[in-house]
Amino acid sequence: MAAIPAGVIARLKGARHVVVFTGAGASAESGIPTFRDQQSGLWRHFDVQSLATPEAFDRDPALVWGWYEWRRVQVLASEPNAAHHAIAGLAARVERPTLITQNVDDLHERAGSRKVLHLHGRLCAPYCSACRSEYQAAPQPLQAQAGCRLEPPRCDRCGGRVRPGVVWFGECLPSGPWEQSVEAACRCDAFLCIGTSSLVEPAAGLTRAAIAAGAVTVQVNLDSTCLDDFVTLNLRGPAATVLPELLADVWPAVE
Ligand code: BJW
Ligand code: ZN
Repeated sequence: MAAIPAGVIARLKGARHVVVFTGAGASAESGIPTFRDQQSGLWRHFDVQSLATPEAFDRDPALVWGWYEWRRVQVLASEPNAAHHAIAGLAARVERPTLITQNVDDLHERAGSRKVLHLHGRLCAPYCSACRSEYQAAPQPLQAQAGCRLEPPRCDRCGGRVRPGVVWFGECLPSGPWEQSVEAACRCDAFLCIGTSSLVEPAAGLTRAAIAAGAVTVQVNLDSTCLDDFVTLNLRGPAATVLPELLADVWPAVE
């Protein structure tokens, strides 16, 4: 990792409220594909309009449900990586940490993070598309493969179709997590933006809000993003290597 300027280290050390904001790049080294990476991104291989919109689910629920079951199976077979563990470890070392994720996996929770603000929902929390009640039934057998069609289950209460518990394009973000995230971004002293292209709104606006509020902002990414010129520091490299080093340098573990 490139040397971090002493002034940035000092500002991070002095921060009372630290926000960590993660995107697909944080889970990439756990084997979960990102969305927009040139080679392996999901949107390079699958059509977003046919899979990640409410209209797609109305048109072809079995195609959409099958695809999300395949994604859920991938997550179940994966493990948190060093970035997830380093973030979970931060909770004991900074005064007021907030963890916000765009990811629909549960790898932060499995690494030990307790309160995670999920802006784009969770694969493991399907709900009824008609009455919106949570779907409580036992998970289906793990049989999904890429491109397979699976009929979604029916709601126990109203018989409506159960849908994946994620936020599709054109849908509002869950109000509680969103409002808490805006509040945190606007009031934090330090904001770490990890493995996101920052192309999807309104989530990407959180980093801009933190910059506008005067927080020290650090971006960890393999590649350049539209925010490179605006953050305080860019750390180029894989999150599972760069983030543990950064956090250990700034907030060493207490023996
Ligand atoms: C690594 C790495 C490693 C790789 N280490 N780094 C304002 C302007 C323009 C458009 C809009 C706007 N407001 C709303 C919109 C529309 C739309 C939008 O943003 N469109 C843009 C794409 C143009 N937004 C919405 O529709 C949102 N809803 C909304 O705004 O409601 C109000 C409204 C409704 C109607 C009209 C107007 C307003 C909802 C957005 C929902 C996003 N959903 C998805 C799918 C979730 C379900 C699923 O998983 O299938 O969420 S899309 C997808 O993108 C997913 C992600 O959470 C999200 C962000 O992606 P992320 O995490 O940044 O991943 P990538 O792949 O883009 O980037 C990975 C990064 O990691 C890269 O930079 C790599 O370099 C890096 N990386 N490996 C470190 N090892
Ligand atoms: Zn229902």
